Amino acid sequence: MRNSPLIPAPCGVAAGAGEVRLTAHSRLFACDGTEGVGRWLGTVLRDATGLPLREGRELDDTEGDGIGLRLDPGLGSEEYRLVSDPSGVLVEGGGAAGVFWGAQTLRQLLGPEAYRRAPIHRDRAWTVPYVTVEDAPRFRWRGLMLDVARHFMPKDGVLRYLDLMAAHKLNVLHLHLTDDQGWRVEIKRYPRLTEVGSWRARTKFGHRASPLWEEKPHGGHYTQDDLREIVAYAAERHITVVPEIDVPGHSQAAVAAYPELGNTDVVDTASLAVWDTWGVNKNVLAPTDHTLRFYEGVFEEVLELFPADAAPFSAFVHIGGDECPKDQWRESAAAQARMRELGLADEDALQSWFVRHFDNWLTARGRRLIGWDEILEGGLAPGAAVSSWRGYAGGVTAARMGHDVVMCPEQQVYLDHRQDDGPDEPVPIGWVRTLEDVFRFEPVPPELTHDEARHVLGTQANVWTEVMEDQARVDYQTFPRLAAFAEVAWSRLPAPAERDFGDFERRMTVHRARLDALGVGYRPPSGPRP
Ligand code: TNX
Repeated sequence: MRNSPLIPAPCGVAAGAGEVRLTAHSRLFACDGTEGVGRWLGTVLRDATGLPLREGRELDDTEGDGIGLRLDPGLGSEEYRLVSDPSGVLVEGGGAAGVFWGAQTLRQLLGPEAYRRAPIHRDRAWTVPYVTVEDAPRFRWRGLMLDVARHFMPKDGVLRYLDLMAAHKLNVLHLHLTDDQGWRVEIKRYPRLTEVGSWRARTKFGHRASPLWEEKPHGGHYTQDDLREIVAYAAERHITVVPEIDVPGHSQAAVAAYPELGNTDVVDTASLAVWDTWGVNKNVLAPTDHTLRFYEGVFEEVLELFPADAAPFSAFVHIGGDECPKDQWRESAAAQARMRELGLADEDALQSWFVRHFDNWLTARGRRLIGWDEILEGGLAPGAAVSSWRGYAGGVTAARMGHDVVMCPEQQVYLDHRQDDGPDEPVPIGWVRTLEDVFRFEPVPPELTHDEARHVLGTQANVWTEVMEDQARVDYQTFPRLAAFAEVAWSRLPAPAERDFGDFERRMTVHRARLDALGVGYRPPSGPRP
């Protein structure tokens, strides 16, 4: 165990004396309901070890050197028990998800080399120490948001991220698919969204300390087949992909593709291009019936790509709703006339009208709306959930109103913020959020009562990519802090001040070796990579 400390820390570990040794004769047997986990585990372990790990025919086929997977209806769906003893390794879970998280623990117990894609030493012994691990997650929603709009991440990068999430027992990938700077999802009935909206002529690449700071075109999008593949790949890993289509702000790429979506009486939308700088943009959607029908068409295709039954949180569709400047609505005679027609008192009510429209529309189709905490500003429909990003306040208000909440306060878990204040740190934005800061993040604020806190579905780390032009940059910002975040989301940690960061750091030295084996370009403790 000393050589394979677990991250995130499990609820209970009892170590024994001895070890199970995997050999060329070892078999892997997956009982009914765990076949998918068996296929996944067999593939990664065969790749890493070079052992054949033939499929067993029954559970006790393992003869003390094998691996068994089995459901135990007495456990919660994500709960698992892993026992390594003289009869072999047995991983049991309440559902296939629990078995899958247990299989992740098994991989950690085998050592960092178990994360490699190919074996390095012919004669390496593969052992699992005798141990009993009993474990279950603290939160149901353990999320990561990836902004693929500011900088596009090609499909293979997203699949790789899903594997990295699974290795950390995270289970929701929130994909920020649209923004002012790019539209990333193919919508068949509106081809210009990607033909025009997925490319911008210029973009700032590189970072302050780099000589690569330059301007070049940037773009890309996922085809519908790409997204189906991403959703299926995630589901095999017990991860839900929640798509975000941001309305009514953060929409310049859509307006550039279809100018009539914009406020045409106050801005020359015909000459608008996909935005090529960062910040909050005033080119928001016009409050017309045409806009509503257009986006209903978008959401119809999105619902097909992200079916409600793919994974546990698949009913959710994120509609953004953040940072919508009201300037154009104030200036536009058409928008003002629309507000009078709808009997809306002010522009905040108009924003809320957009949100409520899509809330009703999604609810009528058996889906649930989730949006950034600005959606609270004009009143919220009953089933809606909130991503609390401007601190805890939005989440607290929402929970008190009986809405479900995902806590992702920017002060704590925005991984675009730098990890150190050294002059060479690549990202010149945000506050300093060290590994220890993230480790001491507490998703449930003390002001919530026990009953209110039940509305906290969980927590999410957000990776905004304005200044992350490629996978290496995203890796650097995400890791190792995602490991600390995973511990916050999964483990039952004491209050922030009482958490043992020294212990976490010691476990991190081994975890970094796992990340090395996975080829993750994390920020080294000594500072930025050259
Ligand atoms: C705020 S969080 C935003 C993003 C930016 C981010 C940068 C949120 C809903 N909006 O558009 O990328 O800050 O940290």
